[in-house]
Amino acid sequence: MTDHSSGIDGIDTDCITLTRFVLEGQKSHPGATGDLTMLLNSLMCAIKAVSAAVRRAGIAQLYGMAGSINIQGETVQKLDVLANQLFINQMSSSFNVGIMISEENEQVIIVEPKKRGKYIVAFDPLDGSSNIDCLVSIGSIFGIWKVDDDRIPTVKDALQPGRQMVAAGYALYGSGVMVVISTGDAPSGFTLDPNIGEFVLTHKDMQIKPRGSIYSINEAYTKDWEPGVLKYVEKCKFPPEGKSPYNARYIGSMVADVHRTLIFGGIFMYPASKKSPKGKLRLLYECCPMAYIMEKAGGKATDGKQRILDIVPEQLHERSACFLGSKEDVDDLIACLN
Ligand code: P6P
Repeated sequence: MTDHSSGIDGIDTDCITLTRFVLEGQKSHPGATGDLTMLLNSLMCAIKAVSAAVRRAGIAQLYGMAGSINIQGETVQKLDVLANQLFINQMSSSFNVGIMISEENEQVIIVEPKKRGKYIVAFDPLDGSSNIDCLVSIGSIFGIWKVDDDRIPTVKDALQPGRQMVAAGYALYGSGVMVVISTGDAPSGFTLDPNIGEFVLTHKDMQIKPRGSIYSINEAYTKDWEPGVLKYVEKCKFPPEGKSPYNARYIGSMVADVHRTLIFGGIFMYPASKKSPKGKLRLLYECCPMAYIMEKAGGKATDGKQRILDIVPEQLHERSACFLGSKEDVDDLIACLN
């Protein structure tokens, strides 16, 4: 019987860290080499460093304009520039990544030959960073694919559909710091314990409710919505006799809106519009990782016409309409679109 007795300050003597969780998962996958475990370890290091920078932003004026000088006389990097550098450096030095796609870089980042590995990582190092100035939760989003042979990875290897991902997840920098990740099974949530500097398992095998009672969309664009979206939102607001309307919640930070949807159920929507004919959210490093998490949690994710994970990307930074969340809520929306 494992002794979980807590020592000083309630420290669990046998806590399940993210590293241990992935390692135990690796041991149960025959043929697993431990490379993904190493990659995820480096990724967690980047995320911890980003969370520290986000926490300090106000004091160190990290959220100032790039190039400004802070009180220590240092050149201030904007938080998302700093976060991007942390992700790139940590992924490169994991010796398991061949190429990276970052929201901050127009071109694919190809790792130098002596450090190159078989994985491809697409990430938004700091999504929603415009919210940092008003202390609204922001996040990092990542999706991981791989190539099975030793050839030099090319841009084409970056353009794989989301269904071929081997892992995906996000970090939420909110009242606490949490990483939600799936390596093929149901996602699990790990909360950063500042006492030990480790992500500790707090939400095992997360599943989203089949139906929620929250819809999440930026209603400022109502006049640009396609008729099916308008019809669905009206149904949320004016339900049949005897039923309650859905609650409206929209934070404007994708990680925060999607995490709330995963925890409470409901639907998150960022439709295409006249202003953004293919939607605003990016396919590879926003829509695909969130769709992967939602589907592994028993939810659904579509662009209105097909599964987001089935979309074959044609460009690194292409956008997609995004509707994801509880299966029955997404099905109701699809019925309205059709
Ligand atoms: P809008 C943040 O800028 C972001 O990329 C996502 O995190 C968020 O879901 C979306 O844009 C918000 O966009 O048009 O509603 O402000």
